[in-house]
Amino acid sequence: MAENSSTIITAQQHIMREQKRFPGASGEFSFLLSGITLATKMIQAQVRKAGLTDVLGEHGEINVQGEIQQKLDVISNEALVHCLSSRESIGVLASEENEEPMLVHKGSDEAKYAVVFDPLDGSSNIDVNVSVGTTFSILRKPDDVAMDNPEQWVLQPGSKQVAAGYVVYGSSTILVYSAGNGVHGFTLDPAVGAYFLSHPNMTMPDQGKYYSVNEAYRDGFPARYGDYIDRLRSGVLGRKYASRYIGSMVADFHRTLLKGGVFLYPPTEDNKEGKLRLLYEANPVAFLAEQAGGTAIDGEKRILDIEPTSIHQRTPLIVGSRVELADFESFAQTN
Ligand code: P6P
Repeated sequence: MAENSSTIITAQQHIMREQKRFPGASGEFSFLLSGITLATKMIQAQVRKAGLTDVLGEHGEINVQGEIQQKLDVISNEALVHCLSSRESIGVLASEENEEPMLVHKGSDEAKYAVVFDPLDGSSNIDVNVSVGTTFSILRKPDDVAMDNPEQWVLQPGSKQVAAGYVVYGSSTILVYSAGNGVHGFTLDPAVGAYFLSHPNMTMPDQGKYYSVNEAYRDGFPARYGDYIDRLRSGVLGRKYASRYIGSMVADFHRTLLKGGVFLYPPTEDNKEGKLRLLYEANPVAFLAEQAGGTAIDGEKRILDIEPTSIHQRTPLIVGSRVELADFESFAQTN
């Protein structure tokens, strides 16, 4: 059946509508986001043919996280830096792949936004063809911060994000973002090279049926996390849960956003502060979760209230539906 042309909305059209909510935004916000959509189309083109060209395997260098950089990590980072550096409204970029934030505004007084991103989250899954993703968080430069102090542009609590989102490179490529007015999903039509609105006004179900955690590390969790998982499995919330764990946060969160439930990465023996990074993993998904009616905490408090002290700091993350998170907060935080 021919689609009604009025229902075909591209990401650019949607973003243009959204940006009318930003006082004084003269198209700069939509131009900024077009840098992200362009870069992620370049990334997905590489991800889709990873097995065919010499991008598999390790880049050989070690990144700031002490991880061996995969070639696609490097390519993805370069795509985002290249596409975003040309946006006059952007002053600072901060990436999981770069130890320090980058000044990119070349002195332009138009620059007012910082973009923080993980170019390819879940990269350890690249060579086995499992979904990976890109995460991004957009902040405005605080008025009292100097133009040449890049770190202070980005060391802000997640509640200050003006927009955030991710792209999941799965069976299809889907961009999910929010600019504070609901969560919206767009599916890439690779034949056209455009993202089309496919998931308007996404809301997280009040309760799901999946919990998502790497149970191999359970012995290293604080005891209340294991007890909480046992509660979910016991049926005390009115249903027996199944387990789903992909090992790519973007993919695990995307399922949680669509189906409900809870995704958690608790403190472990090896990562006593949690493994996930606050600025470009936990904050974007926490922003989206709350916009979609869900909750995101670090085990004690709201993720979006955490005052960051360093670019790559890590945090525990428990994110998901209202029912499961309310139970965690009432049960696990009192034990
Ligand atoms: P583990 C991927 O490396 C990542 O940063 C997240 O995308 C993912 O949720 C997590 O690490 C998986 O970690 O320890 O379960 O392999």
